[in-house]
Amino acid sequence: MNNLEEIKNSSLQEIEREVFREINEIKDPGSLEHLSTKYLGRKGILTAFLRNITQLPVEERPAAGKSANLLKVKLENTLKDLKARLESETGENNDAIDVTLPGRIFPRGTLHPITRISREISAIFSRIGFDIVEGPEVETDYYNFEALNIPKYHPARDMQDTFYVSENIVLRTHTSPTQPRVMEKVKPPVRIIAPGKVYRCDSDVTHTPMFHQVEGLMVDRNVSFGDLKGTLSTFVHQLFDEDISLRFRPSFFPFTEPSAEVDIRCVMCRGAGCRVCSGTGWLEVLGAGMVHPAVFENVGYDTEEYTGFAFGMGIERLAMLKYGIDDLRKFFENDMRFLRQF
Ligand code: 2U9
Repeated sequence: MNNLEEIKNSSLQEIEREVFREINEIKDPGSLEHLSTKYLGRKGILTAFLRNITQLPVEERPAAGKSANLLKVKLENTLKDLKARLESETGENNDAIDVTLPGRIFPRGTLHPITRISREISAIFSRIGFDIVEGPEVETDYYNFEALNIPKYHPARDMQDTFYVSENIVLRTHTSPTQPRVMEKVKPPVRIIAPGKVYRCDSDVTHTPMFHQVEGLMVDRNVSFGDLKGTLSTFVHQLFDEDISLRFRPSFFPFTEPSAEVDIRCVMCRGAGCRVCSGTGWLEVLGAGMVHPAVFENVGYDTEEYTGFAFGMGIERLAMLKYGIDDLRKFFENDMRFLRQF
């Protein structure tokens, strides 16, 4: 009775008798699976019988079809019950979830320390009302220099510092050109920071040709140097620590007047003097000042009505101080042992 050709030709009663005889001999889920395929699979005996009904005389087809389908349902139900019984007896259950198995651990990436601190800096300024804006890295000479009161022949334009793409196109040397672009479009009040990549033709142990900056700008009526001090204090206290003091020293930038360099108390030694602060107890971390009237004139802001402050900082330097990284080159090597720590 195992020959398929014979079975095809045999009657439904014979198939039924044979299948239930075989079922009685089944003792494990594996042979049950085998029997199920033998009778109900795509090339199974009962499947073939059902397909062959079209070969019968027309008047016999309805009765044969009905009986065959009844047998199919009966067989399916019997096999289902038997499967459940065998699985509970043998403790085998291929479909069940073993909730005691340990979960699969998916490898998790980490943020690059520059990304991480950039997001934190943006979050701090967002909370005090600044918008985050981004500008192009390939910039015109006008926005990178001219609009910011850096005239032709100014030392900052030196070929050694600036990557020139063509006579009037440069890789931006700072993120400040984003700000006159914004001021040309919107009227005060303006409160923005511009984070991003900047490029300078400079490469040694403490300089990389690409690094990151955040520069900020606030313009409104009655904006004072006091507002600048308050804003930068809030920022430093939130990024580092509530009790870090700040020190403003007079300086010069073409785009601000007056200008200042801003030091913070050394976050490593708290002022006692260490290798990081070269024994001074202070770290220079920011440049800042009141926006030069010439910059306002370039964007059409009324210098009688509005004043503003601006500031800038190098992100790598802040990240080194915050995370205790002692070598600038670590940011650019992409060594997984270093990056995994963030
Ligand atoms: C406008 C007007 C003025 C942005 C400023 C600095 C001072 C500054 C440096 C700090 C370290 C960049 O990474 S660094 O080398 N930046 O000292 N930046 S004031 O002044 C602006 C910006 C936009 C319209």
